[in-house]
Amino acid sequence: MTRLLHTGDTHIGYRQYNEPARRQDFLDAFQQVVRDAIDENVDAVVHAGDLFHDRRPDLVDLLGTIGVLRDLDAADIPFLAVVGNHETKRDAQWLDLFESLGYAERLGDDPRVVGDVAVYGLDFVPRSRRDDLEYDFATHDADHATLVTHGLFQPFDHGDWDAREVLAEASVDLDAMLLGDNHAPGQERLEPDDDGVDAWVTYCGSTERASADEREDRGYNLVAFEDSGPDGVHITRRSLPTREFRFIDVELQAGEGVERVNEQVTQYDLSDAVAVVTITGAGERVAPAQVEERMREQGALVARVNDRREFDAADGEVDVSFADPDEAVRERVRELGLSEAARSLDETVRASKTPDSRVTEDVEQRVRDLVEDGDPSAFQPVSDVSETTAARTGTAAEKLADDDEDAAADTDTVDDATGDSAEAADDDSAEETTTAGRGGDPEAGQDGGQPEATAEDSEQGQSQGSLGDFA
Ligand SMILES: [Mn+2]
Repeated sequence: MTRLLHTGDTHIGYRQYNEPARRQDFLDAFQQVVRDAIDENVDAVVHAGDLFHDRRPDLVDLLGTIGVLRDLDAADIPFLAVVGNHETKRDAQWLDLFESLGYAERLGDDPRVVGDVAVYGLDFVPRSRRDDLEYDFATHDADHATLVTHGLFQPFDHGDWDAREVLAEASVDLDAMLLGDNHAPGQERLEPDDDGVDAWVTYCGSTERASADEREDRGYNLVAFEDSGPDGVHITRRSLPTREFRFIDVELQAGEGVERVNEQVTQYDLSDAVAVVTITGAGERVAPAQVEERMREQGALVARVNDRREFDAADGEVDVSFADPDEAVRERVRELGLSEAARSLDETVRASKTPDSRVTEDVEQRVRDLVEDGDPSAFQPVSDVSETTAARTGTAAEKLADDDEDAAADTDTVDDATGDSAEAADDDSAEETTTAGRGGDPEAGQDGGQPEATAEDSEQGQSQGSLGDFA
């Protein structure tokens, strides 16, 4: 029998809620997984991608990761991994560095045989490249074969890539696909169809909550390969002790307000917890700060208030008819003669309902959409500005347009570099309120959010580089 510990979506380096303690939590979870692997004396740890939250982990994250991998290595347990969408770099990967140090092995088309199992790997593949894949795996003579890969696969929720198709096209018979990317754990047996596919597909889930939507326990899979074929594969889920998240859902009745919410909050010991209050129902408008204060009094490490109710825009609006600073800014922005693209970004950063916690993510998404659309006119400064204004600001606006046209010409590389499968699954659209200022890490969606920045590939334009100021 061969036993693999299947983990992934570790997201080391994610400073969630802009809280340093959270950053440490993600590394601690990885440490715990490795400790369990050593205690269980598994035959290998397979990692299904997103070891890092972004492609530029800090030195402290790298050192921490190497320390953990060194422990595993000392126990003589191999660490076999693929590259996820969050951490993909253009050329060499972090994983290659760990491999060169002897602490990891990067999986690929050639089998890495562990006991009775031939293990193959496929790094995250951007959508645009999937049709060209050959799935040409070198043969093996082990009892079992498994593929480790990263992406959102059907038959699981949010799947944009069919696991059955991969299994059918693969040049070797696979008994299991060990997956990463979807942070929700799951397992399914794909029964034989006329394509002959018969295999397990399973997500191990993330090891720390990369988003408040990840309410269930975090964990990993232990996969035992016994008798040959998928019937001999046994997947067991183990949970991990992680940072406590307290979800306090309050449904307000008409006439109720902040007092009712705080009364609920007071009933919880929130010591060192990430506390998330979600308000639904009717009742009065609640100022998040008033609730967050109470949450901190109860000991919360992080206090978040989501108000899922909708209020009439006119309700409570203050009409200021003179010296309105917002209007002054709006007027000045109009004078700048910014392109449609620039105004759309300005809207996201400054004016829109986008919560602070999502600004970085949304701006990145908008830039990506604009570049994908490849419509240069979106980057043209508007024509209906006065001559003087245009003359004064034309240079900056044109510069933006030029830079982004360069980026548009390079769409494929942008796709490579940022290739992200998270959009489809990013259902964390609820409005969140936080006292943290702009510049915080974006709250992650299902997949822990978008890769942090595209600015690394600096030749893609200074406009992206300057957006990094918001990151
Ligand atoms: Mn992930």
